[in-house]
Amino acid sequence: TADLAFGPDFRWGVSTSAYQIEGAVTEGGRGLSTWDTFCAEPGRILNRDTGVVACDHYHRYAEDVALMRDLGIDTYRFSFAWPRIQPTGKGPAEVAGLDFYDRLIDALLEAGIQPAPTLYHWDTPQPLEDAGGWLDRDICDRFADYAGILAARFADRVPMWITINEPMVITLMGYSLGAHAPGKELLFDALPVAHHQLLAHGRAVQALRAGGAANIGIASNHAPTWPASDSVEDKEAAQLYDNLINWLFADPILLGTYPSGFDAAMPGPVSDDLAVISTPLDFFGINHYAPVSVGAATGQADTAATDGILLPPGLPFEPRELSGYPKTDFGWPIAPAAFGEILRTFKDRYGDRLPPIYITENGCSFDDPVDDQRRIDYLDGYLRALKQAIDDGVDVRGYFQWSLLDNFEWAAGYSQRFGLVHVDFDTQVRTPKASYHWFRDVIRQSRIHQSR
Ligand code: GCO
Repeated sequence: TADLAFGPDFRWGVSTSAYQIEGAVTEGGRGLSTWDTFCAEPGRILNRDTGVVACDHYHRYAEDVALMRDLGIDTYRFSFAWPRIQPTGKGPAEVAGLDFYDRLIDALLEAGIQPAPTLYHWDTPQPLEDAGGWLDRDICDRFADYAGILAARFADRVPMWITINEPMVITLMGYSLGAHAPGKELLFDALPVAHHQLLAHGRAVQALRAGGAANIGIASNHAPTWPASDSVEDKEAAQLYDNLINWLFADPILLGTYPSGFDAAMPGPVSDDLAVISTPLDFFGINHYAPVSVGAATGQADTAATDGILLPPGLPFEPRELSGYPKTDFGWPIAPAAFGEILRTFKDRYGDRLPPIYITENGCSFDDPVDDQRRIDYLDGYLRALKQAIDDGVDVRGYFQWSLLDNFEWAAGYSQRFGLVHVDFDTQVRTPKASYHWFRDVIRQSRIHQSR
């Protein structure tokens, strides 16, 4: 692993999110979130799994921090549950909610680990959803208030902040296709959801700074979109899809513009909003898992390419199976070269406008209880691709692996295991996998050896 040396200043971490690990959904004054509601609806989640208990991290955080300390990471990316902080999504903070994150943050600092919280990882307070959720512009004010509460309480101890996790996935999976909470199937009418999240992001950056917080970014997921063939139809379909999943979210933040044609679909005073959306960031967080192959619609989309989601008819594009690549147990293609490609694309597309990058998520689902050589192979390939991109001049400052623990994988419930640490969901026993020990060695070696 010595050739995976990234230098002494490179940051190493793991990522998690509140609903996926915390459990304790009725404790500490927590309000209902859209994910509580969604999980309670029959047919939404595989095996009717829910996050009611998850990894019970709310009670076991000290044990989990000890696992992180032994792993040797310097940064932990987690998320605040908005309904723990503001049970109805507005008004004064719930003291017990703030206290929980106080305990977590203090435990991390004591273990020498820098907390890097995300303000929002999909668990919208249900009353806000009932009032329109991300379709309603009012949520931007609510989110700015929430950011102000967090800054006031934690800016003294939190050295890195992330506003929103994967606004693309909320838009697409939550409001366009309905595979995630809140389960709406609005297709292209979901575009205002993208705009309101982007605006809420910009407002939150400003509110955090006003409250004394510094080092602020977003965690946005990005994947190269590869045309299914060289035909004009497939290339056009892929380009539209690429705009929708990548540049619709990154361009407004980094350039202050939407890809051409999208302004008209957005609500509000769009150009004023873009000025807020493009508030300069201290870093840009990229979540990356796999490339996507897209062609023109044929009515025969491969559901393996869409995590089992049946796309409605009438869309102008269609994800296709990417043949010729090994797959994770989730069916996602393993293609480290695509990781380097998306990073170089960011550098080329944004040039001087691009702040330093952090990899805020990368990882894989393999159901190998402890001897998970396949995860080691995946991470080894992706870290080599990352190293190459850095050597090619992309300014990447850290890598946060998804995830510390096997956890609640949204619509797939507990069927997909992304952890470096195995969790027995009957007993809550945690067992570090081979990849945990391997990752620990990578981190150690990386700090000792100078990067080229
Ligand atoms: C996402 C989320 C994570 C997922 C992970 C694996 O990227 O969808 O940020 O919550 O669990 O990506 O799918």
